[in-house]
Amino acid sequence: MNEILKLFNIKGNILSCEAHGGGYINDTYLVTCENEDGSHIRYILQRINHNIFKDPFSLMENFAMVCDYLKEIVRNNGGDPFRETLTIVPTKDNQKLVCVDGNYYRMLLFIEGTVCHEVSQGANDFYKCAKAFGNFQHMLKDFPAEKLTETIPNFHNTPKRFETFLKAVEENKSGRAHLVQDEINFILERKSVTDSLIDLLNAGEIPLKVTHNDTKLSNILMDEKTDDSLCVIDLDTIMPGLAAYDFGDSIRAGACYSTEDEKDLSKVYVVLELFEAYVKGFIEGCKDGLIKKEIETLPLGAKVITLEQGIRFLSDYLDGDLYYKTQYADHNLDRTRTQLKLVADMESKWDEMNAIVKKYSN
Ligand code: GN1
Ligand code: MG
Repeated sequence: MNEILKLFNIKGNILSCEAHGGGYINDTYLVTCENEDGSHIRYILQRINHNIFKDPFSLMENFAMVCDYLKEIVRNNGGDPFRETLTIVPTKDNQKLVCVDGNYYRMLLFIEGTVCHEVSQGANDFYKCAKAFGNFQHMLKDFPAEKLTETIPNFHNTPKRFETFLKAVEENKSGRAHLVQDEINFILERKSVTDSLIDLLNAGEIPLKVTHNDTKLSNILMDEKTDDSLCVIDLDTIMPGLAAYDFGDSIRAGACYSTEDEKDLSKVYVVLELFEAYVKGFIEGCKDGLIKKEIETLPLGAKVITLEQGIRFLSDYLDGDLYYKTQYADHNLDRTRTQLKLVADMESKWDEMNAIVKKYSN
């Protein structure tokens, strides 16, 4: 690993390089270096999963453009661009990534004094995350979307995800389809849900925006001292998308007190207090940037993206765990079940969820 690290323009002597974080796709390492005066400086090294991100160079172009754009806004607002946005550490020959033995690596500055959470820490904390993700969308409102490469085409194209799922069921590469008939049927019964948001987009009722597309709780760094949301991370899937996607993905991941792979499904349900906190924070963070119809469709965003995530986990389970990193044989199945449980719970709380959104829609 040291050979790779040395290709980057990092300061000091390398002390350690350890696995870091809980991402399912890329490999992430925390690198600690020591300066001559004994002080430490830390970096994040990531191996980009090029089976999934097929064009790492375009991905890094997107990444750099968005970082530069955000830095300018943060600077103009009197903030600290090196704490409130990510910073790419270039290679010694000034590239944004290196390719070694067919693998692609990038380096980022580690932002000191921050923490991130896998599971919700309560309504106030979740409200702060919502404001940060809403504000993130607001900051990118005039970003020239046409300059962005779609790093994963059809990423939140839920009808396409549904088609891929049907194919996975039919091919049954893992031979496990007979074990998950209930889950398969649950999804098949909800085909119309998978079409709902795209239909509204195609009808011109909701606009396409530049969105983050992976707005889970753990993709926000919080200030260790104040617990305020500081920096939105994981910029790999910034692409044109819907406000409802970003809203929905956060609800899926954070409007509950359970992990994504909780086995005890009685612990997996939507906490309306958390949902409300997020609705309030997200709408405030977007600063009048959402039209009435977008706000109205926020609960739908939650349901569609949660169902989509269940579809994606189950498709991967049927394929034999090729996409997501897994720690044990049924990991993707446990993940599927939490998502489908959340969808069912949203259905039973549908009127309440819509009433909450209505309360904040003026
Ligand atoms: C993946 O790698 P990570 O943890 O940032 C996935 C997201 C899913 C998420 C589920 C490129 O994100 O779409 O929502 O897992 N990213 C990709 O936790 O597929
Ligand atoms: Mg991600």
